[in-house]
Amino acid sequence: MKHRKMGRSAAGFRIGIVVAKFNQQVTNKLLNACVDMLTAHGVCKENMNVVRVPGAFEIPLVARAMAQSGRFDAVICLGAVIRGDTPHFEYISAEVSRGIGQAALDTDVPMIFGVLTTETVAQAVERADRKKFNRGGEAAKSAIEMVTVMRQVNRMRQNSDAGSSATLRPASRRPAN
Ligand code: INI
Repeated sequence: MKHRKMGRSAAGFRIGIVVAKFNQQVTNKLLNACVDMLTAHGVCKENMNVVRVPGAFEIPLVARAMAQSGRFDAVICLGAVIRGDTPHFEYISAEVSRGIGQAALDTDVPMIFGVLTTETVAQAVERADRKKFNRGGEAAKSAIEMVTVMRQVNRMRQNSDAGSSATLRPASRRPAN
């Protein structure tokens, strides 16, 4: 794949990637597009850590553990849950989306939902096609955006903490009324 120049906006970002092996003809394509997009934005290979899990159901636990390690600015979750004929679909897709969202709230580390949920294999293959709208590449862009957003929000948080402690002077130093 040829890279268009996208600058180095994400240089130094540390990104964890959890990818399901189930439906790996699809998830490998999501992963490749994701890694390419991160690279195009300046994330170096040493700052990307890929962990493979059996299926989408296992993603949230590992994503949360990676976030808790303190070693990642964001964790990207990649998988493909395909309805086919199985009622499994409902349970797995509901659980993986709930679990990933919960992991973000538990850890304050952005989690990116790059899990395809489709009716058919053909739909999943199409959404993992690099020449079209590839959800792996989109997940990478969302991760970069969320790292930037969370850095801004954390700075705002620190500034407001500093501001409130400045106004809380000890009673002895408060001007007399
Ligand atoms: N896992 C997937 O990632 N995608 C699927 O479509 C899927 N289906 O259809 O069953 C699937 N099942 C495996 C599941 O994620 C767990 O790995 C398994 O149940 C073991 O806990």
